Amino acid sequence: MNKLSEWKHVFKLDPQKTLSDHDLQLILESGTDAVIIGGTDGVTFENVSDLFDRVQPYDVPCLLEVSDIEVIAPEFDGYLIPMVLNSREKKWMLDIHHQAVKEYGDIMDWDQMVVEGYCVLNEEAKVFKHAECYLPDEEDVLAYARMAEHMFHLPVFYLEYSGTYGDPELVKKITNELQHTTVVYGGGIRSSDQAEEMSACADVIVVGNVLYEDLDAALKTVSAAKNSNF
Ligand code: 1GP
Repeated sequence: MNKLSEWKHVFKLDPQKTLSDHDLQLILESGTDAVIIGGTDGVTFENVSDLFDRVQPYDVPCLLEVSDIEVIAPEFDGYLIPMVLNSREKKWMLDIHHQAVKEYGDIMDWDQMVVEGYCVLNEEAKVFKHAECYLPDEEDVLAYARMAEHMFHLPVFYLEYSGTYGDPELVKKITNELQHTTVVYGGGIRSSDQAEEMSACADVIVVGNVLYEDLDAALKTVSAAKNSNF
């Protein structure tokens, strides 16, 4: 399962946050290519399943970004598995995954999994602290990107600026470098101008927080991403 390479725009829904049925309908009928359900904390089996049940009736692919092996609900269209490349601790890249495969390897559906090489670039993001990251410089990021493609053959390299708008030049440089690995950008997109700019730099953009702060602005990012000339 990797349609990600064909997508331009994805909304990320936080299961801990509230959305009315009406707002959810607008999101799911916005023309976005997919939704990801995921968050760094407060993610429970109940809130993930509840949100999935509300998304499922719509004709939009729904992926779960797995942040806790205990919170894997069935029936998603795919499962995103982050490997945090710029973590200082091996467990965020390897050990948690190893434990999960040891426990559930017999029943895992490998075709449903998309492993993401994660590179977290905002020191203020919850995930930065949670996954014990260090802040890589440009050369480091380029090296991680090359490792993701050429050493690990990962389908996705995720430039994660969650909560702040990133550096379009860096994103573009990374995307130009990678031929097979899909570059996903997420972080701080709050307007159609930003969506258009980052869509011209990355393969796929992910829009999260603004959904809960300014839904109209969030919805406008869809056409901006689709119309950008990458
Ligand atoms: C978060 O990359 C996504 O994982 C999107 O970031 O919430 O800042 O839009 P924002």
